[in-house]
Amino acid sequence: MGTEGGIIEHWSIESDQLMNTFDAHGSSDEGISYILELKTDSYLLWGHHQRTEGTSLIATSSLGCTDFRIWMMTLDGCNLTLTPHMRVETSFTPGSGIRYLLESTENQIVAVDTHKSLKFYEFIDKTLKEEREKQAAEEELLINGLKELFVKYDADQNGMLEFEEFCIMAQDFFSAFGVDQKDLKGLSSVEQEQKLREIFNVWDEDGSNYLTKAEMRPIVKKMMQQGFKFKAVSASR
Ligand SMILES: [Ca+2]
Repeated sequence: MGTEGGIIEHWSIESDQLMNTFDAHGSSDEGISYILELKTDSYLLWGHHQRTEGTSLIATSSLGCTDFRIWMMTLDGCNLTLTPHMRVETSFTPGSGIRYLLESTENQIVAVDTHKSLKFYEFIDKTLKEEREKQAAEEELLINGLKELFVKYDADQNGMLEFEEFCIMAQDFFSAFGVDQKDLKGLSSVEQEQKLREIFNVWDEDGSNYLTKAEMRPIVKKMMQQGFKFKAVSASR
């Protein structure tokens, strides 16, 4: 394969014959600067095509163009075809060109222009990205909720909620523990404590007699599901 004036040429070494030409970067008179065979298996780059024996993705750039192109290359015996697959217009200054391309990760191509600046082009699944952002936002709320509860109820500030501390918290959040306050009304204080002890033991998974932050996580989750709003607190414990 050779390049000249933006043309990709397919030569047969055996017969020293020009088999085919592809006008890869037709608008460029600077020639092709880089040809890169992509190793990626990512569907974001392959689209609905599949990597099969004899097919590969080839990225090309030209010193005269600020875009790079991805081609589907199939080689069947001596018969090579290049089909346009994707064209990525970069934000390099018009008038510059692309000198190198690099496949940095499965979904990322780095382009280097003639002024030696780097740009990273990431192929992203938007739905997946939004899902991850949503999860990150939920995690942040959860951490804030945990902080808020520990600031408020961890009276001795040892980073764990002992049973006594838990009882005070539980009274503020009965519904999160599946307890109807009315059910407790008829009970004696000993029976009430018994009831709270039962709930506490469910969450105190290792029986340490205190709840760690990890043990409190599902409780906070439950509270959030029930609509309890936590606000960000500045304490960094
Ligand atoms: Ca404590």
